[in-house]
Amino acid sequence: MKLYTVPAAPNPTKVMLYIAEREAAGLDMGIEQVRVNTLKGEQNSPEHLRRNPFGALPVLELDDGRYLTESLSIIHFLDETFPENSMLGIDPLERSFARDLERIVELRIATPIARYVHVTNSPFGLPADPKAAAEIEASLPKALGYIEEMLSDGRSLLLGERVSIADCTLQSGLQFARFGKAEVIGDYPNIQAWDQAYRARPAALAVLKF
Ligand SMILES: N[C@@H](CCC(=O)N[C@@H](CS)C(=O)NCC(=O)O)C(=O)O
Repeated sequence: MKLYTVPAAPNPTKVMLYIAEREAAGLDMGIEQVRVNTLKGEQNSPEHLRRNPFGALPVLELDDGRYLTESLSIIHFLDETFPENSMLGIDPLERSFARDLERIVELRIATPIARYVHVTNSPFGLPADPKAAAEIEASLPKALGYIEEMLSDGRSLLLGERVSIADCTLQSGLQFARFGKAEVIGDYPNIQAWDQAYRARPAALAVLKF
């Protein structure tokens, strides 16, 4: 299999962290990672559009030549293909809570952060949008406060002591904030502590660039 990806971008990073966490736990999924340079616009090249007509990353090329084009579908596919020590968990409740928190983090934190960076300091040179930035600044505290409270019981990772896809997604969003010089967790000491601890993990050290 091949993962078409790019460093620092949130959705590709989410999948790269998932793969690196599974590798750090001893699993070799046999995935070759191929970089597509989004700063050069390679995601819109005819070659990449044949993989994903929406011109986005990540893309997983399966051994039969087909492509998966959504980060979460890629993670679910890999987790189901390699179920031993599954990161999602073994029973339906565990798996559902992992998915639930991942969606909260993605939809209420990581995606808004990505949008925030693009309207304040876009790596693609998109125009600034102060109104959109202000709306995101107003909406983020509710979700960050929820995570801050969740971490107040001293747990080391979002769902306890075992790494989950929610950790991968939150870190991919926070890395993009650092890349875009957006300060988002300054008022949240528990998230800051989680951030420091997560970034010291072997998987994070192998994947994160910022
Ligand atoms: N829902 C998709 C979103 C993919 C996506 O938006 N990827 C971004 C990087 S985080 C991208 O490729 N952007 C390049 C572009 O839109 O031109 C997923 O989760 O995989």
